[in-house]
Amino acid sequence: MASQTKPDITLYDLACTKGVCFSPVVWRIRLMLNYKKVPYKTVFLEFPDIEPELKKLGIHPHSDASSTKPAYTVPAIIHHPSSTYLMDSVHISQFLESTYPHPPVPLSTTFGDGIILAARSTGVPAYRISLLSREISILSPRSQEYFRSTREKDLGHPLEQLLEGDKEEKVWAEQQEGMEELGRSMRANKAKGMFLEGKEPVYADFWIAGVMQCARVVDEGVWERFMGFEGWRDVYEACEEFMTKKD
Ligand SMILES: N[C@@H](CCC(=O)N[C@@H](CS)C(=O)NCC(=O)O)C(=O)O
Repeated sequence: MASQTKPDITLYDLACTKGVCFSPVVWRIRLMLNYKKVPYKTVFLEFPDIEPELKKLGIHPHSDASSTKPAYTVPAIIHHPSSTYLMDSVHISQFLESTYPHPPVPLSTTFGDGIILAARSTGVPAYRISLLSREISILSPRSQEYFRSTREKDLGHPLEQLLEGDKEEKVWAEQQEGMEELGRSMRANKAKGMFLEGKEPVYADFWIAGVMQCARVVDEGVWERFMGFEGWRDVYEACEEFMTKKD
């Protein structure tokens, strides 16, 4: 009988009806695992099951949980060889980098951190408008109910209002110039390679690619908007080979 390699890691991910990873935050971690070729298996959790399942593992809640910030989130991991249980992409990325240093994924670089910061104000606002109300269509009925009630409480209005009238076109038009400029700045090291810092990826590449991959799974049209910008497209294409394991 062929011997089976036991995965080092169990990755807790967010379930959707497409059976693949779509959370941009989980994608950052998945990209690290795929890039570093760490053997892992995925457990997909429905939104309402995240808290009870992670609690059962003995994971501590986020210390900054509030009425709008969930106490338990994915990604979470179990690292079986060391019996380590972790939640939060920041802690998980640090753990992965120290446990699997080769190939390295620099978690913080001046340039990469600047790109993430800029993307939070240019790109992410349009992304939220386009995706928040569409995400519900790839959730199971139970998760839909959870998602609608938590997100609408947060927004203060029905999800559908996000896309009313010309709101979506307007936000994309407002972001157009900034997206182009940010995209161009992502290519500062293009003489050295396709990634932000050139030849090898840094965490910020996975951050950008994760955001775009989420758009691709939720709504290809939104992903195509991103792909229309130089820089965003290059980073995505450079990371694509590390996105083949999606579940
Ligand atoms: N700070 C967390 C945020 C992760 C996060 O927001 N995850 C979402 C899925 S994309 C989640 O699990 N939400 C649970 C909920 O809304 O109850 C991290 O970086 O890992």
